[in-house]
Amino acid sequence: SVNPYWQDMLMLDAQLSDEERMLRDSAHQFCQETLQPGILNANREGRFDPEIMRRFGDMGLLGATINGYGCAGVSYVAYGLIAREVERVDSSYRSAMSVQSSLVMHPIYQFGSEEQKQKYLPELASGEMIGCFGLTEPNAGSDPASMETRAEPVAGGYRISGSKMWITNSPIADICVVWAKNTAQDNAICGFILERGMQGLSTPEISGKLSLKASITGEIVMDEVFVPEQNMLPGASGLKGPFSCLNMARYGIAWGAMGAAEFCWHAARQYGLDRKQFGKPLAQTQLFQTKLADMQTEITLGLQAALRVGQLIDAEQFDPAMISLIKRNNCGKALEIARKARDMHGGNGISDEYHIMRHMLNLETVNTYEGTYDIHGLILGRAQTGLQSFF
Ligand code: TGC
Ligand code: FAD
Repeated sequence: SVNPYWQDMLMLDAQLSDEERMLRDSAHQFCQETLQPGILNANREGRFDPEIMRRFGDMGLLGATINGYGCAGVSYVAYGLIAREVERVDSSYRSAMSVQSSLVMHPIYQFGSEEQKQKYLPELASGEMIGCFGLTEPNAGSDPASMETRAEPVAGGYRISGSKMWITNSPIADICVVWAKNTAQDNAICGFILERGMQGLSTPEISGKLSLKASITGEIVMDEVFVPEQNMLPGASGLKGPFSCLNMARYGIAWGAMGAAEFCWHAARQYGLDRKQFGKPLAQTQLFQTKLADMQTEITLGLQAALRVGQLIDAEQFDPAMISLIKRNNCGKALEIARKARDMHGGNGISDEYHIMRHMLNLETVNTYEGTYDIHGLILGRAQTGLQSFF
């Protein structure tokens, strides 16, 4: 007989509050009923429907950890549980949600003026307004300190020039949170809110992606864009501004990647139970079973680690290195699990109707963005030796 704990061997469910369980269940239902049915075609066609942001907004899933301004004010554990449910469908949708929540709403909430919070947060929370986050540049990816975008002071504000690359949602964004070196502050990195329609601002789409196809990605090109003083984030100066947003997004990704991995694990298990070769189910072979055991083990441990870090964030006791540990481990393990599940599906594994290869291709991006697997390894190396090896 099947062990009743096979899906949740360390009883994660029992470690959640009633409210967290309820939120998890309603996010699961929403994702399965609203997002799952359309993902196959959205991925085939390389299409992101902005209406999805409004649906997220209706469900209270945008900026969910923020108190006030139309946001739900839930725990970081709950935010992680939501990311897991969204990414169980597709990493593209979790990406859209985490950029809006952690990389656009969080910096406005954390570093913005009261006027900025009032002006932007309620519409971002409802999904009527879409935001994006511009840190990466063509010549500055893992090393954002080398960014070339400059903000020069002029009467009434700043003139910003430069370009940002690989920006989730930029082609459909109403606002862009852009990080630039402020020449008025000794080139300290500062955050600015750019609005669509500002002269000199364009956001061309990047085509030809083989991963995260149901997400829209683009550039942010700024040719002497005038940005009024009141659109600068007053509370952020230095790289710790964008990095503190990344902490929250990376934390959500650590949960989300496990959601995608769980989809692949459950599908591989079911496929092995249903498909017979050599006169017995594939799931009755030793090789198949140890692969399933590896998946179960890594997912159980990865979720437990994400829960622990979420509890430490909620208790305001976390250190960013903890987030590097779970982002690196969970994304790397999820990618291995998806590759293995693809193999276990045989030829069917390459068909998009089985959804596995889509997850596998998505997880290549998830392992790379928000700090690559190796960069998080170097952050952890520095954290335990005190020696930095980046340059
Ligand atoms: P470093 O000297 O380490 O730090 C500079 C200043 O920043 C502070 N800091 C942090 N603060 C808060 N949280 C963190 N995680 C922090 N990490 C560093 C640090 O204390 C220092 O402050 P201060 O006051 O002393 O000046 O800077 P470095 O240039 O040596 O950094 C190296 C490295 C590799 C750690 C860093 O640059 C890095 O993390 N690179 C990865 C870049 C990255 O993650 N980019 C992500 C772009 S956004 C994205 O991918 C969105 S995808 C969205 C989606 O679709 O889901
Ligand atoms: P590079 O930094 O050039 O790295 C290339 C390789 O070199 C990697 O394997 C890396 O690990 C390795 N490497 C780099 N430095 C070292 C070192 N010192 N030692 C050893 N190895 C090293 N960015 C945003 O700002 N906003 C977004 O919304 C956003 N969305 C994205 C969406 C997608 C689909 C993708 C693909 C990317 C997105 N990014 C976004 C960019 C992402 O964060 C970067 O791609 C990532 O940080 C890596 O930078 P890079 O691509 O320039 O690679």
